[in-house]
Amino acid sequence: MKKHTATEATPVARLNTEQLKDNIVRHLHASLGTDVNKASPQAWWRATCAAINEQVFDGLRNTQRTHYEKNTRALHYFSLEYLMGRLFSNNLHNLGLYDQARQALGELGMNIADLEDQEEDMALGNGGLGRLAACFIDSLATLNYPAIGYGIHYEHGLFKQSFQDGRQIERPDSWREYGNPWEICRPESVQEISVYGYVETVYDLQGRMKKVWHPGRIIKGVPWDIPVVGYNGSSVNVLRLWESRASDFFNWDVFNSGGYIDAARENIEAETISKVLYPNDETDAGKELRLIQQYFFVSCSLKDIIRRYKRSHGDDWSDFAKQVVIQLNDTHPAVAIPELMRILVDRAEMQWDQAWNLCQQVFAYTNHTLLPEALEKWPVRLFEKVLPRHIEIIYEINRRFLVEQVDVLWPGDNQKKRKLSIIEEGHDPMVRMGHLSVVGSFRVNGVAEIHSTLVKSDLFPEMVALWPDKFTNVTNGVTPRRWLKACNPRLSALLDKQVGTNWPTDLKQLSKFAAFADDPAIQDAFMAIKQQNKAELASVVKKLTNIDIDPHAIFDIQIKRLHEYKRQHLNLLHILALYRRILQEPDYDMVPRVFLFGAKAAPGYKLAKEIIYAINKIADKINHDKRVKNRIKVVFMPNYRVTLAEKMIPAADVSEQISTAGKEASGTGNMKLALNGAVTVGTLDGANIEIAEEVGSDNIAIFGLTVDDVKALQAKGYNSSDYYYADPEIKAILDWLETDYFTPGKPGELAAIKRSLLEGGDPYLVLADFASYVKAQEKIDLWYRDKTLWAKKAMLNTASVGKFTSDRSIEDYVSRVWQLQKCAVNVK
Ligand code: OAK
Repeated sequence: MKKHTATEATPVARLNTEQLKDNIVRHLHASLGTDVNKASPQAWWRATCAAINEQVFDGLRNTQRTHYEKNTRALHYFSLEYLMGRLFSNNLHNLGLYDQARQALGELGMNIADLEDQEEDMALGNGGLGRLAACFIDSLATLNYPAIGYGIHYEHGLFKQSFQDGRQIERPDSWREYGNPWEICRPESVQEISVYGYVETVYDLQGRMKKVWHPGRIIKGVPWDIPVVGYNGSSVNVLRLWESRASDFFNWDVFNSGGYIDAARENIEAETISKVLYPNDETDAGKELRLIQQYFFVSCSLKDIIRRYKRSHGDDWSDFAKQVVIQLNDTHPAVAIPELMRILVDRAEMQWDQAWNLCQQVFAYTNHTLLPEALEKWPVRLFEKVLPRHIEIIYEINRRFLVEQVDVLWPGDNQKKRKLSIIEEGHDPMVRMGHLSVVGSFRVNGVAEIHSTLVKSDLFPEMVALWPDKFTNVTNGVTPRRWLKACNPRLSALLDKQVGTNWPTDLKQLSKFAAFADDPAIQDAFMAIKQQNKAELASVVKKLTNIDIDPHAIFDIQIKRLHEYKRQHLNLLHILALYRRILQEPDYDMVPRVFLFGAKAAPGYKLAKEIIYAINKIADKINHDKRVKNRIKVVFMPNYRVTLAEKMIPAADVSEQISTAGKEASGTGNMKLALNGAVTVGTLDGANIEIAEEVGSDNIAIFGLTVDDVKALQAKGYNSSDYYYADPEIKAILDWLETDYFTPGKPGELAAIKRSLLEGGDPYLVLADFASYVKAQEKIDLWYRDKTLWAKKAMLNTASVGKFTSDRSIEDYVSRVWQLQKCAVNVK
C-alpha cells in the first residue's frame, strides 16, 4: 500500500455511478418527497445536492475532528464579500465525482447541465476582492491548510442587472428564496453583539479606572456554515456567514414594558443588518448601516474564535497568537482591531501593552486598491454614536502611536503627526481605516508587484520608514479548478492528454504544453476547442440578447466592474474608430470582430451608467448597419456574474485589460482569460506586468503609458483637449457622441462621455492612450490573420501562466504572513 506523507491527506472513497444513482433517487424520495416520474428539474437538482452533501459532510466531520485533535494554528479570513458563484459542479469536481454524476444523471434521464442551471449564483460580493476570497478558500482547503472564512450571510447579494432601452436596471437578488442546499444553520453557535449606548467611567475598590460600555442595542448573529471542499476532497473547510436577528433577550424587556410596536421595529432594524450587500465597488459608501455591518460580522467572528480558543486553553491567553492569525481583506473588517482590544482590556482585564502586543501579532492586512475614493474613512461622530467604546480605544491606539512611534522618529514634527494620525482632523474628523489597519497589523501586503511597490511609495511611505519589514507583496491568483478544469472541459481534456493530469494542483505543469505550440496537430486541436467554445457562447448570446454573432470572428472580451479607471470607454472609442473607418472606406479590411462586454455599474455611479447606455446604443446602431457587413458586432451581456464568466472566458480570443497604469491593483480576470488561451491587449498595470513577463512580449499586446509616464504627464499638466485638437479621429468620434446619430431624435444623449474627457479633464488619460491602443489592436488584427501564428500565441498563453494559480498565492501568504502548517485529514 502507498504510504502517505504528513502533508498528504488520505484520499476519500469515491462513489461509483450506481451508488450515486441510488443516493440521488433515495433523496428524491426521502428528502424531497417526490418520485422519478414527476420530479421537477429543481427537485432533481436538490436531490443530487443532497447526495453530494453526504460526501461533503463526511469530509467536514473528518476535517473538524482532525483540526481539533491536532490543535492546529488556523487562518481566519475576514471579508465583507465572497463571490462564490455556483457550488454544484465545483463540489462535484473537487470530490472527483463530476463524471460519475453526469453519467448517473444521464442514466436517470437527466442532463447535468440543466440541473446546474437550477442553481442561483451565490453573489455575496461585488468584484475582484470578493472573487479573490472565493478562490483563496478553495486553495486553502485544497492545500490542507486549517482555515475558516468569516463574512455576512446577506439575504440579497449583488443586484441583478437588466437593460431597458439600453439603460441599466437593478433588481434585487434573492439567491436563497427557496433555501440553499449548501448551507448548514448552527443555532448552537449563535453570538450576541452590542451597538450604540454610552460609556461610563467607574473605579474599582483599588481605585483603578474602568470603562463600562452600556450598549443601546443587542443583536444576535446566527451562523450559516458553507462547507468548502478542497480538490480531491481531503480537507473540507468552512465559510461561516453571519445572519443578523433581533436578540430575544433584549426584545423581551421592550415587549414587557408595553412596547410591542417598538419591539417589532427593533426586530426589523436588527434584521436589516444582513439584508443587503452594498453594491459599491471601490467607492466608500460611508453609511451608518455599513459600519454596523462591518462591526456585526467582525464582533461575531472574534467571539466565535475566542470561544473555540477557550475550549482548549481556558483563560490562558498565552497561546492565542500561536493559534490564531486573522487576515483583513482590505480595511472593511478593520474595526476588528479595536474590538479585540476591547475584549482583551475591558472584558479579559488584560494590561493595554500586553493586549496591544497580542493584536499586533494576530492581524495582517491586504490592500486591494489605491483609488482615493475607496480608502475608507468613518466620521468620528458616527463612531461615537454606534461604537462609543471603540472610538475611545482608537484614540488611545492613536495617542500611543503618535507618541511612541512617530514622535520618536520625527521629534516635534507636527506635519508628520497630522499625516500619520489615525484621526484625520477637520471640521468633521474622520477615522482613517487604512492607517488603523497598518498600525494594528504585523504585515501589510499589496496584490501584485507594482501595486505593492505603490502601496509603499505612494500610500504609506512613512509607515515603511517606521516598520520596513511590515510590508510585502503577494501577487493574486485564481483557482484553476473552477477557471479551467470545470469551465473549460474540452481544453482540460487536451491538457490532461498533453501534460498529464496533475496540472489542477500543480499549474506549472502547463509549461510542458509549450512544447506543442508549433505542433500543427495540437494547434488544430487547440483551435478547434476554442471554436467549439465560441459556438457555445454564440448560442448563449443569442438566447440572452437575440444578437447573432459569427463564431469565426475574433471574440474580444472585456469583463469586469464598470469603472472609469478600467476604461470600458477607451474600448468603445476604438469600436467607434473602426466603425467610422468602415463608413469612410466601405472595403476597410479588418478581421471580423465581436466586442463582448460584461459589467455592472454601481447604482449611484452616474457616468458608469452613461457608459453602459452608450455601449448599448452604439451596439444597436452598428449591429443593424448593413454597411458594416458584420465586420463589427457589439454585445453587452446582461447580468454579468461568475456563471456568465464561466461561459465567456473559455471562448475569448482577446482579453481587454486596459486600465490606466497604476490604477488596477492586480486584476484576476486577466489571469483567467490568459489561462484559457486569450491574448491580452493590456497596459503595464497590476498583474498584467507579471503576465507579460511570463508569456513574453511576443504573446501579449502591451500599449500605453507606464506608471512613470502617467506620473510625469500629470506632473507636467495633462491637457486632454490637446489630443482632441491634434488627432482628427479623436475629434470626429467625440463630436459624433454629441449628435443624435446613435440616439435618433435625442441629440446629446451620449455627450456625458465627451464631457468627462474634455471638460472633466479626462482623469484616466483615455485620450492620451488612445493612439497607442489603436495600434495594439491593429497588431492583434494582423496576428489573427495568420492562424498558425495565432494558435501558437494563444497556446503559449495557456502554457505560461502557471504562476497565477491561487495555490501559489496561498503558499506565498503562508511563508510571508501566516506561518501555517499543512494538516492531513484523517478519514474515519
Ligand atoms: C473593492 C472594494 C474596495 C477596495 C477594493 C476593492 C476591489 O475589489 N479591488 C480589486 O481587488 C482585486 C483582488 O485583489 C484586484 O485584482 C483588483 O485589481 C482590485 O481592483
